Amino acid sequence: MLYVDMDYFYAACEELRHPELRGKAFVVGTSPPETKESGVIQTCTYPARKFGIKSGMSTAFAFKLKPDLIYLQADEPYYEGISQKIFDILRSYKYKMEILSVDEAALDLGDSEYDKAKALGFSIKNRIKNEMNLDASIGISYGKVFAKMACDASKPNGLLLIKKEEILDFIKDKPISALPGIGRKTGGKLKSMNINTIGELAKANPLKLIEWFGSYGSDLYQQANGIDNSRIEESSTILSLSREKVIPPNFDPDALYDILKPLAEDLVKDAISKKLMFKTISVKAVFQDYSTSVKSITLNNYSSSLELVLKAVRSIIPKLVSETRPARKIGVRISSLIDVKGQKTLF
Ligand code: TTP
Ligand code: CA
Repeated sequence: MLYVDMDYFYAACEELRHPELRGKAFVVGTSPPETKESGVIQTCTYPARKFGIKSGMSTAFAFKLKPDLIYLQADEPYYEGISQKIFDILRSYKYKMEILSVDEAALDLGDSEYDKAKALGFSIKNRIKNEMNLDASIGISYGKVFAKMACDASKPNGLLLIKKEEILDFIKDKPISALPGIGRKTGGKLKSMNINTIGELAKANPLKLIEWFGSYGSDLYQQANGIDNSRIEESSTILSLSREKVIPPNFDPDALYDILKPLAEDLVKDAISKKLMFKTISVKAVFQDYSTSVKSITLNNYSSSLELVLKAVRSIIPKLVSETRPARKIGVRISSLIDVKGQKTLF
């Protein structure tokens, strides 16, 4: 498996159209410059990371760490255009491919020899550099999880191949947070049981892990023991589908569901007609100061169910908007899409 993850992606895209920023410490955040301190950092360049700045940090705090920080507001449609061009390059290699985020994808190399896989990795890196002037990091290993971990360890602008027989050594002393998908909740629970490293997780009682985390607990136990059963789920060429609507002034926030429901119905109809299934459902709100907020729910399996979209929308709305923070626009989006052409049922 070969895993590609672009370096400091949104900020790297900004360097393309603002060459004067290249190599500088700058950030990309959610809010317009006038109200930037109310938002959060979406990403920052590696020079900015030297000051302790990170994705997800409040912009106000980032400015405490570096008062003369350069700030840009995110322009997602521009980044998505660049992302499509990168995926076109990856697709041209004709391997089975899964798109995992705006700047990440995995290619299934089958049983390629290590030397061939490495040469392919360098070829991909060079093409992305020559054609897009962007740095990609590449990890090659057995399974998506270990390829992603190799990629993370190679950053920035790296390429790392971990052979099957090297995996256990490679992972054993890493913190559990190095396993993709371990968030604050799972990580916190494991830490409370004194499981801090992947090596410690490998020795935990698998039945306990299953009791705490269900089938995810079993996946974690296997991964910690060097087993990765993840398969490539071939991605659609379409990254996401969305619908949005302007909210009338003084609209009752309790009635936002009534705006989103017909949008969701239209969206799911569109997905079914395009023979697409989705895994991620997001609701986006644009506030009066034009700052935006997006909250998502990722399902365990691909789906085309309107019911699940509406359930996700219902649970996200209260987290996103409140009476004190009225939204001017609201939208719903489905992403992590796969083509189901050739499949008989959509379930
Ligand atoms: P990442 O791949 O997590 O980060 P990155 O590409 O900026 O940096 P690197 O991979 O070199 O560590 O995310 C890809 C893009 O997604 C990122 O450029 C901005 C966006 N993003 C957010 O909007 N919010 C977030 O909390 C994160 C983590 C990323
Ligand atoms: Ca990235």
